Amino acid sequence: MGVVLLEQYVGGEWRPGGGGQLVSRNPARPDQVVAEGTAASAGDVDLAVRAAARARDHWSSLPAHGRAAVLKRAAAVLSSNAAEWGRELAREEGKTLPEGVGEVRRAAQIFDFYGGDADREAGSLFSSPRPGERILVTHRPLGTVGIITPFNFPIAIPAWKIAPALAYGNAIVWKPAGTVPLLALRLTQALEQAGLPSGVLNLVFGEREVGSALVDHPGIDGVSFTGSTPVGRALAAAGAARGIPVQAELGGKNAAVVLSDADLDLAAGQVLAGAFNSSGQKCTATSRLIVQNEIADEFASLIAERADALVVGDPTEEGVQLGPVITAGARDAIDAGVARAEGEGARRLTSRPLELEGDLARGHFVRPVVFDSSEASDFLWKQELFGPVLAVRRAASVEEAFALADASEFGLSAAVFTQDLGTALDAIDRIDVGILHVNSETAGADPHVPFGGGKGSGLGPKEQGLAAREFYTRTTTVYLRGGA
Ligand code: UN1
Repeated sequence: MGVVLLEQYVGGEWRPGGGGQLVSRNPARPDQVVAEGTAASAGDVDLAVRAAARARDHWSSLPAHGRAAVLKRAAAVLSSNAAEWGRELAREEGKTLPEGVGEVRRAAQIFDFYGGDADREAGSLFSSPRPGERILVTHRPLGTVGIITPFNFPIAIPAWKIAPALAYGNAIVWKPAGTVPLLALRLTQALEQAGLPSGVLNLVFGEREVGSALVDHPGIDGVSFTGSTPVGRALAAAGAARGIPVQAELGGKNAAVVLSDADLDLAAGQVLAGAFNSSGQKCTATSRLIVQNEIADEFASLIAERADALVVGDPTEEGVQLGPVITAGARDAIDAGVARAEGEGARRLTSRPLELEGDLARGHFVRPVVFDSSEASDFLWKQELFGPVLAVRRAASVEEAFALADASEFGLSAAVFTQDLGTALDAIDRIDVGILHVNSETAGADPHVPFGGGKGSGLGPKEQGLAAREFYTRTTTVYLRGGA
């Protein structure tokens, strides 16, 4: 496979960036370069913001039907390229081929959804306490939004920020994670092919300093970010200082609660998927497992056994269930977390070592690890490791299980496995999370419903569904009387 040339997309033109070298590598075989080019300079960011400012009035003044047509065409381009771009995604990010292809299809569905939403209800009409008056609440675009996206969903997360931003009439400057520029290029090409006018979406590559240049630029009217909790909080503070809204979707330490009446086979499959798909690199991944005493030993052994059976290898090969993590640094941090957990009393229930040969031996692989952490320090229970590491604790009762799940600095998602409807309903009030799954894994997000969490997991309006309109628009409340 050839190396793809990376160029920024500014004002409708593809051009090299003025910053340092940018290279993305296959994390399974790091000797292989996937894409190469140069990152943006601060000057490029400025050009991109100016291009967006020039383009946005035309875009927002188009009838919503016109914007919707572009989004729907982009969905079709994504669908028709899903096989090829999904393979590139697996090669650049490291998730398995079915996950990669599935993610490109998911991006297509998101564009389709917002293509359908763009021309739906755009405001609401209220009665007035005063005779002869009506009150109208209308939505206007936020303006130029800065979008900063992570590596772990290189096309779906950008899609669920970019699609609503465009649908509601905004212009965009987008900085994707430096590790996955190729998929950002592909999404931008899809929008270009779909006929998005020049300057409405601008793509700049780079690392944190490019993100800072973007957020600090006076021409940016709002920022949507997905990434770590410390960075999100710093961005929210920077945004507050400038008086612009920031939507931040952050970390998680999501619990699956398996109660003694659960279907254990179903629960095991869902817990494994939640913990180990994408090698655990999801903010929605399951990293804590709480099991009711009566079934704790049986269920923990089942999970450990099945985790040891998972096939780790080149994610583009058939039958492989876990690919690598994104970088050597990420792998080292996960390995260090595992070693620390063991040093602090966690008992490893899995035992299979990595068995990789040839150039795969240089890949950034981590085998899935399951720990009994009942006797361990809180480190493993509290710290997000962003890798395939699952900590198990026991609970004597349903109340204790829910309380353990709730006792976290994060509040993104949780899963409860039970066959009792009343117990499931109780969980809604007991566990403070933005997303609750009953008898399904903690990960996953549908485009038509809100996504996001509270506590350390998110700041600002939620993403997706109609929640996205709240962030990407401002309202004007209009008191309307006849002139006579
Ligand atoms: C999913 O669970 O399918 O960064 C999506 C993340 C989340 C997206 C999760 N923002 O992992």
